[in-house]
Amino acid sequence: MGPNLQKQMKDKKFKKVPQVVLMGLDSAGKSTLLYRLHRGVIMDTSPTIGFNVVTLELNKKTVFTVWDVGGQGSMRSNWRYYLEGCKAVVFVVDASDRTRMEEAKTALKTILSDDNLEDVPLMVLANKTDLPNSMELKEVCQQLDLESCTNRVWEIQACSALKGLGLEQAFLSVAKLIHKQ
Ligand code: G3D
Repeated sequence: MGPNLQKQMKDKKFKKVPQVVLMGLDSAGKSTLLYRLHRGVIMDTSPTIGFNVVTLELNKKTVFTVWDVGGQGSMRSNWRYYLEGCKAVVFVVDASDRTRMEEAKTALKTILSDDNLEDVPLMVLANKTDLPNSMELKEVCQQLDLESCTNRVWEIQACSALKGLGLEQAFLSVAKLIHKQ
């Protein structure tokens, strides 16, 4: 699967627009987020077993190819295959689940240590902020140890994929981060 994916990502069709990789633990809300953004509706999602790829056109100037990479443990070893040539990483975290923040931190550090991601901007999306027990951004920052991320531009934004809140704004910010870098 890895080499095929690499080949596909080098395909001219996918090279035309900046590639953004959507990552995060399983159940963080990646698929919900992507479908919500892409189609403006909530789709039934099942744990992502392979990958979803969509072209996301926010406006005439802001178009991305977004790769939604499976977040389950068995899929994580494949993450590196998606990273070559990507212009930004969007890391989705379930801000209502304190029990998995350590796991999310470790996963994020592993992703960012990949050579392909040197200098690549990072957007952290604190998802599920519609839930009453969700963490404030400050706490998410602390739990993920984002302050130690000094070698790249990064930003954190709150969103609710379920309600479609904060998503467009976040991806417009991703475009700005790419530009900044
Ligand atoms: P994944 O693609 O990261 O694995 P999914 O995650 O998009 O499949 O979402 C996992 C579960 O979280 C789904 O619920 C989905 O509806 C829910 N979810 C996603 N985003 C939000 C959000 O912003 N707020 C709330 N409250 N729930 C969200 P189920 O019940 O289908 O497992």
